[in-house]
Amino acid sequence: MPTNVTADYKKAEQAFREARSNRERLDCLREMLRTIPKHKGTEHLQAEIKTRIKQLNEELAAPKKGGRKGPSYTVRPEGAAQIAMLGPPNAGKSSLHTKLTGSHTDVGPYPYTTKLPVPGMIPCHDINLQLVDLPPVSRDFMEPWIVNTLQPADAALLVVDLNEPECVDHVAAVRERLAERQIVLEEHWPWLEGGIVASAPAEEDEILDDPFLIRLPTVLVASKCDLDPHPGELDALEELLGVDYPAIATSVKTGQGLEELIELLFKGLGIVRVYSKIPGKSADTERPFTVRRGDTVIDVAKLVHKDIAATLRFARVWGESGQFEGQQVGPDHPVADGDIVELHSSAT
Ligand SMILES: Nc1nc2c(ncn2[C@@H]2O[C@H](COP(=O)(O)OP(=O)(O)OP(=O)(O)O)[C@@H](O)[C@H]2O)c(=O)[nH]1
Ligand SMILES: [Mg+2]
Repeated sequence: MPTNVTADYKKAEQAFREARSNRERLDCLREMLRTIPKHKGTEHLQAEIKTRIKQLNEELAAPKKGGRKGPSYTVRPEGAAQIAMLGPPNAGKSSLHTKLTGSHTDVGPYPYTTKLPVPGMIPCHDINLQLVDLPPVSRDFMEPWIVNTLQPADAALLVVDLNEPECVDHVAAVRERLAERQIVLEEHWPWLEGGIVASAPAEEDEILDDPFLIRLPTVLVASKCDLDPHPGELDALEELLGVDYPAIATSVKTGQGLEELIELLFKGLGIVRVYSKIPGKSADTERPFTVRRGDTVIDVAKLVHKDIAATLRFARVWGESGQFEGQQVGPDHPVADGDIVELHSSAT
């Protein structure tokens, strides 16, 4: 890991983590390569940055012959959060995707049906969560571009078919293949209470410096439970793997577990819906802005308009976060789910 990195490098690395598009990511990687101290200790990281630049360059390259654009391996985030589907071949990922989002992603009774990322939206209360179907991961094969695709994801579903005799090994393989590429399927969901979460690993300080490390809070989804009469098998799988994910058994045939899964994601992601209100008018109760638990009035203002955020003076809040309806609060006031917020800035 790099020690004594420069402030410029740190800045570029931070920008890379926050980048929303491949173009931005590529610019940040170039800046990281330019500013990284060039010595033995950073050789590995330099090589990794170069590989990522090459991959992104290829993806962003000019349209292929005949004017057709190459396939897109990245999905621009939309909705309140982006959730990636991971799992062994034939586990039922695409079936679940179709059921939850109404997409028509390919479903097949054979492995390796899905070849490209497929986005879709899950309606959840009055917002949407973006679900991205992905090709399978196995001991033998993982699409190399998946690492880039996962960059903007907020969480993952680890889909497993418990009817498959080798499922323990298959899930272990998914976790290992991803971990080799610095993608950690995390048991810890900061916003889930009730003892189903494990604490963050102790070695966090050592690995935090890795700009390519992606930690995805993960739900273990046991698919096709209509075929499996033994709910205890899910616990057995977790025990064998030595993991403790929030886990749900689902079936696209009976609909079991689907509502529960959506609710778990909504809670686990700490999604907070805020309804904006213009002074003197009633609140827009149709289209909430979404932030995360702990976010404040200024975070909401940034979503409304950057000029309003830049000149924000105070806000009035109605809802759980205030002590009384219409309370005047400062930009640092944390908002709560369902709040109505009236922003007052010198721009309004
Ligand atoms: N009985 C039952 N069968 C299911 C269920 N979900 C998926 N299947 C079947 O399982 C097979 C594989 O489903 P897919 O959704 O294509 O699986 P996948 O994980 O996307 O597969 P890859 O794209 O190859 O990784 C298909 O034959 C589905 O009909 C379910 O809930 N119940
Ligand atoms: Mg599929």
